[in-house]
Amino acid sequence: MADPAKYNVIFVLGGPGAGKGTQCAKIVKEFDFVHLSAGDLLRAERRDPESEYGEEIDEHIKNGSIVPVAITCSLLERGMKQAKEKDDKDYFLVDGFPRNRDNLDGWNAQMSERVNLLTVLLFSCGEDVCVKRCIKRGETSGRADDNLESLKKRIATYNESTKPVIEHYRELSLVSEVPADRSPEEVFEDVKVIIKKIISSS
Ligand code: UP5
Ligand code: MG
Repeated sequence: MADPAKYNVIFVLGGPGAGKGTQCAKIVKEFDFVHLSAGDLLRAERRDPESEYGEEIDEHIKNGSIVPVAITCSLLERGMKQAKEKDDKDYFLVDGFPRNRDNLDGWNAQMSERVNLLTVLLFSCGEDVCVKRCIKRGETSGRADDNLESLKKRIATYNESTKPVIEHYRELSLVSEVPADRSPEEVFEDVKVIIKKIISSS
């Protein structure tokens, strides 16, 4: 049985443009999960003129490098706390986090006792497909990192820093991998099976 005092979390990982956000939106429509995209929270924080972290976040996003965990973790924790207090939500999709060892260690230190990690949902997708999707989105997204130069850095960071985090969770048998270079609907068919299984055993 799920511990009612804990946040139930699915980490959602995969390369830039693998479809993390797209699939999270579909999950939220069909299941009682709250979607917290670390990237979206950081972009919102960067836009906040009151934030002391705006410039630091901006630099990291353009360079495809990773924001220090204390910043990201506090935004995620705030999001979970608000959803729990306001709407009594217990199930969270934490999208695009943890991305490196620093993220993993910081999260474990700050959150692990209050979190029940259900699985790491991994969207695997070829680099060429990922790049094409992000470049196409860049025509309209206004995202500072949807350009070829930033994308090369984002992919290098994913390969060097995020893949070891995925391997860590694989060793713990916590990874649910879904091939993501198919249509969003086909990908979601597999996602549904995984989420249903997780909910029924949590
Ligand atoms: N699309 C999606 N699925 C498709 C499919 N199956 N077929 C065809 N097209 C598909 O999708 C990307 C695009 O592809 C969209 O146009 C979509 O319609 C289409 P999306 O669902 O947005 O993919 P996603 O995996 O979410 O891609 P995103 O670009 O958001 O991934 P990133 O991991 O690169 O970006 P994120 O926002 O998570 O992070 C950005 C930056 O923030 C990082 O580089 C880093 O600098 C910083 N960051 C941190 O420092 N710490 C964190 O914890 C998180 C972020
Ligand atoms: Mg995203």
